[in-house]
Amino acid sequence: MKRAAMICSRAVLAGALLLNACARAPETMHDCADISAGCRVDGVYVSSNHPPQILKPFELRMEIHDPALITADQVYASFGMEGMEMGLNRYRLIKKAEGLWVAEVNLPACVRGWADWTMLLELHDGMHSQRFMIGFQTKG
Ligand SMILES: [Cu+2]
Repeated sequence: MKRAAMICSRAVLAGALLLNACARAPETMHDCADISAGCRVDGVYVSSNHPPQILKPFELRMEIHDPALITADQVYASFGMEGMEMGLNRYRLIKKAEGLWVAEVNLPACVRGWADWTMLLELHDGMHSQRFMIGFQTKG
């Protein structure tokens, strides 16, 4: 995480175009077939306490497995859909233990009845941040 930030600051010096590329580096989409069973995404492990359904709160858990990420001091999860504006759904996760962050999430109904969600997970550590994009589905 820190090394990536250093590369970014060098890119900032190299020019505004690179700065833009650096700030908006696209995240790889990681598909999570069953988030209630848990999914490992790079250095973190995400799970829900039951299969997510719209309008039914579930607990989102994130465990940090990568020691380089353990110093995260703020964690957020945002939920949306590809190609559809779903409103702002950004949750701040609460640190429950070293490397364990949770939030209670309540997803809104989708006007088209779609079930494919994207979760953007952001780990912040001072000036550095790491983002993960995770695809999952709601049931029912
Ligand atoms: Cu939708």
